[in-house]
Amino acid sequence: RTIENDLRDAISGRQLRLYYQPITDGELKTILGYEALMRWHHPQRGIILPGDFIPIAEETGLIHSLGAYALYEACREAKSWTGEQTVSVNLSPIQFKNSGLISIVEGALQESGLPPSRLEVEITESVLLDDTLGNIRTLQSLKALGVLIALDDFGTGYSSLSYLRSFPFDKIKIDKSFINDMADSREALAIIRAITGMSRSLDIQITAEGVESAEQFAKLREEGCTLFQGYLFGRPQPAETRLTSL
Ligand code: G
Ligand code: G
Ligand code: MN
Ligand code: NA
Repeated sequence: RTIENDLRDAISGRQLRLYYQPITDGELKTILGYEALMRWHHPQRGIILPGDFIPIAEETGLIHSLGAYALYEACREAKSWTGEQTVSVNLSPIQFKNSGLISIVEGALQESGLPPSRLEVEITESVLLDDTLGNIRTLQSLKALGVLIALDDFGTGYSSLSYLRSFPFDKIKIDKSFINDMADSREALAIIRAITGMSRSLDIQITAEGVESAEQFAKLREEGCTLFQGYLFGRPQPAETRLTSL
């Protein structure tokens, strides 16, 4: 058996589960939302992380059904939460470029009854490199539905701060590598400063990802990050056992 065949079965056999990692504000008052992170509960191999199956899903085209599943499932689960938290779903560049994306997002919202303002999609800057007009249309269609849009892993691609002027992002997520390096690397800190400086004039929220220590948290608040995610606050967990208060 190949892992591709196993993945086909996983989708139909409900072996794919979403884990939820909390996102909080700088005052640690509330959990504002969760990022949905997929895990594969493989019957023989145990839990497989997305880095080991998303690339295969992308190569084989299975990403379309896997991605639709993530959107429907995240909306369905978030609708059952008592709070007003948002749920953030990662979109593969292949999904983002697919002409069916908007109707899938619409379908997930309709079937779940989740208010569009509680769904956020995360895209990486790599999707913005080509086909600029098409990308703007897709982003505008998502905006028109009322969902939030986050630019994920910011700083790792061919980023240019100029993207931020031409696309309607609600949030930028600073890649965790910068948070990790910030204490020892002037360059990492300089990039964090450039991003937060820019965001102040553009009214975009900045999420710091991969926050693991109280020192990092304090420094990132000082630098103007407004949202925080990382093991310091909570790890990705199944919906039933996710962190619900701080
Ligand atoms: O927890 P972590 O190992 O979950 O996630 C690794 C990477 O896999 C992240 O970059 C994340 O964007 C990606 N990922 C996690 N869940 C999904 C998903 O449902 N769809 C897509 N396309 N990517 C995901
Ligand atoms: O989509 P994205 O690449 O942003 O996914 C976030 C990734 O970061 C996931 O793999 C998630 O499990 C991981 N992650 C979340 N918080 C932390 C953290 O505090 N430290 C580290 N090393 N990884 C984290
Ligand atoms: Mn993400
Ligand atoms: Na990220």
